[in-house]
Amino acid sequence: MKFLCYLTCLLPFLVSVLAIPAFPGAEGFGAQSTGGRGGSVYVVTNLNDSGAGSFRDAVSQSHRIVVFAVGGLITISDRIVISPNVYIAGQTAPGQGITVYGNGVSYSGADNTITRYIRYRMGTTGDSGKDAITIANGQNMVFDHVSVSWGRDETFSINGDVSNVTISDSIIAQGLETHSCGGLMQTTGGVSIFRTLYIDNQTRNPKVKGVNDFTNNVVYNWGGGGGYIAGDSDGPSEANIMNNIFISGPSTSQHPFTRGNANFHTFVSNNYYDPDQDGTLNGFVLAETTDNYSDVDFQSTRYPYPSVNTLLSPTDALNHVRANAGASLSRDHVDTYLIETEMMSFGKVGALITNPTQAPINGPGPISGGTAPVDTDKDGIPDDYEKAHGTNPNVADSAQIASNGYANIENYVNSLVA
Ligand SMILES: *[C@@H]1O[C@H](CO)[C@@H](O)[C@H](O)[C@H]1NC(C)=O
Ligand SMILES: *[C@@H]1O[C@H](CO)[C@@H](O)[C@H](O)[C@H]1NC(C)=O
Ligand SMILES: *[C@@H]1O[C@H](CO)[C@@H](O)[C@H](O)[C@H]1NC(C)=O
Ligand SMILES: CC(=O)N[C@H]1CO[C@H](CO)[C@@H](O)[C@@H]1O
Repeated sequence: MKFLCYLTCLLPFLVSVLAIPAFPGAEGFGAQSTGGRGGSVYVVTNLNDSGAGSFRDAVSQSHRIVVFAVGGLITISDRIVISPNVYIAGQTAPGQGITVYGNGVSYSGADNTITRYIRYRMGTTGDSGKDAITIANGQNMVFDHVSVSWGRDETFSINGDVSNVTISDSIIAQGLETHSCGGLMQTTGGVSIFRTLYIDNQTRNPKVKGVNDFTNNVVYNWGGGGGYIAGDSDGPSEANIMNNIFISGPSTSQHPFTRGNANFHTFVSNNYYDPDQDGTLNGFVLAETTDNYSDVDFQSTRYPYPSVNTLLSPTDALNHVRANAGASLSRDHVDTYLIETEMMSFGKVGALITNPTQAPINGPGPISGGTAPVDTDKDGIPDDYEKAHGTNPNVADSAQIASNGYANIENYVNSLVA
């Protein structure tokens, strides 16, 4: 009896201290991020640039799980700075979800953040010389199902003292001319990029230096600046590059891999390349030669970095990206255009843009707002879910930690996209 009690009484405690992933299924270097767990819940209730109930206000303090009772376009003037220990659960927004438009977002120092199902679209009104998403320092971050586009400098850029970051099931698109960059991924602290689409960037799709795992991604219509740029300078790199798919588009005039050197140590496997821009998927797996990968230092075994749960073939990765990448719970017209019209043209469609408010993109909106479900206690979990799952719809109990180690609200938000 006594022994039994030890087990049952200790179980909730053990579960909460044992590492649980950021969300069920989280993978890669950033998978242990805890987000806002243990903190409070903030419900975003309007689309204002600032002030009570706004997204900017929500992420201005640490230890918050941020949910949305509104959907639509949040047009920002100044950049938004994300605080540490925050879970941004964009999947809770009704309608077509949330697009943050007009400037970029800084995650520098945003340790322990989880960001899911949100669109960050910078655009020509953003600060000159800045990225759509920038991380200059910090550790433990997951970006999952994030659509990021229209950076004026880089689009999604990690450069500096940054460790343990995952970018999964995301879209990194249309870096604006004249720089037009996917982004730097430069850190020795570990970045995993899984099942993500890089599309319509002149160069840096991405540019990698340091510790990186690049698996099951799609790169479409990179430009003359290059696709995957391997190092390109001093400083050692140790990278896995596995089961990706590279499809040339109208702007592509280069091999998918360029600028490698002897410092770029890499394990490559099963990367598929379709160079002919003929409208059908009829490429081949790149042989492990410096012709194909540039002058890198090939490794015979994979670096033991945290891996994907399921390794897809390159063509399955394409199908997966088509169905899932970006803020895909309800895709906006931009992501739909990029994927269905451009990527699926297999080489025929793709373009350079300097101004995303012009055709064929025509700007970031409209984003339909939808209606949030009834939430009597305003704790972020709708009444129906609370009744079905044994929490109290009349008491704000969403921040409490449940027996599986997640906060009640995390169990709700994660169930929306299970
Ligand atoms: C949001 O912005 C609108 C329009 O400027 C304003 O009327 C409203 O008071 C703002 N809401 C809050 C909570 O500040
Ligand atoms: C990154 O994660 C690994 C594995 O969880 C851990 O050993 C390492 O200390 C982390 N690095 C930093 C800087 O947090
Ligand atoms: C790359 O690898 C393939 C074999 O998979 C080969 O046909 C091709 O000629 C290689 N070199 C270049 C420059 O494409
Ligand atoms: C959207 C955009 O700016 N795309 C750029 C990236 O790719 C092409 C290829 O060179 C560039 O010309 C585009 O400007």
